[in-house]
Amino acid sequence: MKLLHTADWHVGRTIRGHSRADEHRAVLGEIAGLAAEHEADVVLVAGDQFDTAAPSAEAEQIVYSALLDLARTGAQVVVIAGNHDNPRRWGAIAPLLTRSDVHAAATVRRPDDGGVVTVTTRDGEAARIALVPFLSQRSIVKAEQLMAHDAGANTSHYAERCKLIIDALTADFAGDAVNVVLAHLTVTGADAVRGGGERAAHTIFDYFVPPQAFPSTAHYVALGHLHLPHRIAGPAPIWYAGSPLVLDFGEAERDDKAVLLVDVAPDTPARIAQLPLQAGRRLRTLRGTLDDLLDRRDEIDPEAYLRIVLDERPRIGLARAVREEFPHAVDVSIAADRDASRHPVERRDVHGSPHDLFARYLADHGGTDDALTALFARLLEEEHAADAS
Ligand SMILES: [Mn+2]
Repeated sequence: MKLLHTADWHVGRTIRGHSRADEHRAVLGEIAGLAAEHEADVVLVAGDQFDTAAPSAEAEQIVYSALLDLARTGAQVVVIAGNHDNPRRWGAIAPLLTRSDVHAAATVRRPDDGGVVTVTTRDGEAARIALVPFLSQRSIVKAEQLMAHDAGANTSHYAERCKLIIDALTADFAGDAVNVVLAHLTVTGADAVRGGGERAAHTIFDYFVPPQAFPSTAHYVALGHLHLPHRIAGPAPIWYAGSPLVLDFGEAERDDKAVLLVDVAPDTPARIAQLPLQAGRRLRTLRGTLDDLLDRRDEIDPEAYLRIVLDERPRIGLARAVREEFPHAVDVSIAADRDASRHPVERRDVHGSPHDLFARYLADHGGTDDALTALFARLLEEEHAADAS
């Protein structure tokens, strides 16, 4: 049996205000082409199909067409909600999608109530798939516990509860089928910097589960949430597929965008191949004076989105001149550390709550500021609310 694993499409994501809809159409078409070419029996889509909880009609059109195109290859398609998705919207569309061989799981359910789905392939083989859509820490760590425990205790409480859920969903994993866990969460061992891109600092504070939460009876664990394809060492083959498009400049210099093809049978361990994806623009960060960049123009991918950090004194018209020379420059700024020699940047450890880190940052840059601190707290709260919804 062949499984095709993809995740983190984030359809609707823009880059500094530029639409990426055409790139999403192209790369999702490429994935459907790979599913057809390799005759995938099951396509696993591991969450964050959408970038926001209230996607545009265009984003919905792209995602639902992509799921139908995947199903049209003859594959059974199984999809779960990620933290960026709106579970209620997935719950609403699920009955329609089921009629087209697309099985959508919006929330964690009991095994006998949709929490485990068994699909039969064209050749009559069975795949048993335990579904773990994103579980927010809010749904597990209650306000009372937040007050009573420190962050470490709450993290381990979250991990224990996730393990109990995974145990319940995988209790019937047996040798008569290919057993798969499809989940959207952070698994430790996951390299936060590799996976988190620009938002790595956020990942450090995420709740996570250890790889031991997954049973050795799983033939394959298909994960979504971190954006680069990589394996997590554990009792079973545990993989992140990564996002098909490069989403953030932080991960720009890594182009290993892929889907994973898993060849497996009930009595044969999984063999995993990474199939590279070509569609989608690259992202590049360039640094130097405008003259330096013009000298290097031939080395610069003409299709790539550029973040340009200028190492020269600000002057009127500079940003416009850069954009005229480099039409794909979506982010133009003056290097923040130009006078670094006067204010050497110290590397410090980044442990502590976001509030502590921000207070430390303010202290390093001229003292406290109550209005800024309050604004930071409010933005952080909004961000958490958005992540949780
Ligand atoms: Mn996610």
